[in-house]
Amino acid sequence: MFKGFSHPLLIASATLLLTPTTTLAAVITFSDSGADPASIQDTVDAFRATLGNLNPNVVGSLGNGRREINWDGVPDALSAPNNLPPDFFNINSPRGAVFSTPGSGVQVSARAGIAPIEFDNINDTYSSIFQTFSPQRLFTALDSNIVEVNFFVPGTNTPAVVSGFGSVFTDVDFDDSTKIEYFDVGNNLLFSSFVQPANNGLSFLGAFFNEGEGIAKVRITSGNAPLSPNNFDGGNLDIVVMDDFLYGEPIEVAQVVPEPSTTLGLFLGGVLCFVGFSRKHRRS
Ligand SMILES: [Ca+2]
Ligand SMILES: [Ca+2]
Ligand SMILES: [Ca+2]
Repeated sequence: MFKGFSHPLLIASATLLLTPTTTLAAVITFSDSGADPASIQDTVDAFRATLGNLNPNVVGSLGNGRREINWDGVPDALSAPNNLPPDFFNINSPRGAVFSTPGSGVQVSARAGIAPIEFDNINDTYSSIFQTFSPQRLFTALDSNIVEVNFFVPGTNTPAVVSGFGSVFTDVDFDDSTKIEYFDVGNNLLFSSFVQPANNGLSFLGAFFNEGEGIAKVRITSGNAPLSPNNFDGGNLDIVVMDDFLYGEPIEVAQVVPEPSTTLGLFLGGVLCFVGFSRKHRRS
């Protein structure tokens, strides 16, 4: 079902965001949840089509299209019960995504027959509440429910921005436990949205910006408590982990929008604001 997808023009009109700098972004959100992969597949595919074609895992920016991480090809030695190097998806497999967390690290779940699946290595009830969108691996922060993703030109230390980012989640129980926050290069919050719940199911949230300087970082809050031998899903506790990440091709910051002076910024902000509302009027 396409129930979670909002019409682009409605969202673009409703969520024009003006920050104190020059950023004016129209954001298109893609949100869905359901009992199984099929129930969110259409919304994930609509987000993919908006980002563009899937690029190979190569060094350098290809300028457009998208990258994806489904975790499933991570080597067993770098999966549970072992931690994932936070720069694995910029160094080992160059896709321009580097992770950080206030917790103790990040981990990708194990394959069946190698080690306990779906983070049963941490708490053996977890495989009964989680499922995969792409089998078999899932992703989590450790000792925290927060993970941040910073974007780089793939395979380099050059900071980059992306046009959109989305993630699949499993076992979101509350409508205010799980969210994605989007930040620009100045670390200003561009947009934030909660993820739709689906007990024991799958959820998807993606946001695409069709104007503005791009997303330099996302902060993902998964549930309201970290994975732990003592944290059982239920009651007031919502344990949530992630599956597929999908995002626009990382593009070097300097090549997107040159940093304007404050005066020029204010001027451009006014012009962009006028353009935005003119378009809105023409559409109505
Ligand atoms: Ca997966
Ligand atoms: Ca649950
Ligand atoms: Ca949960």
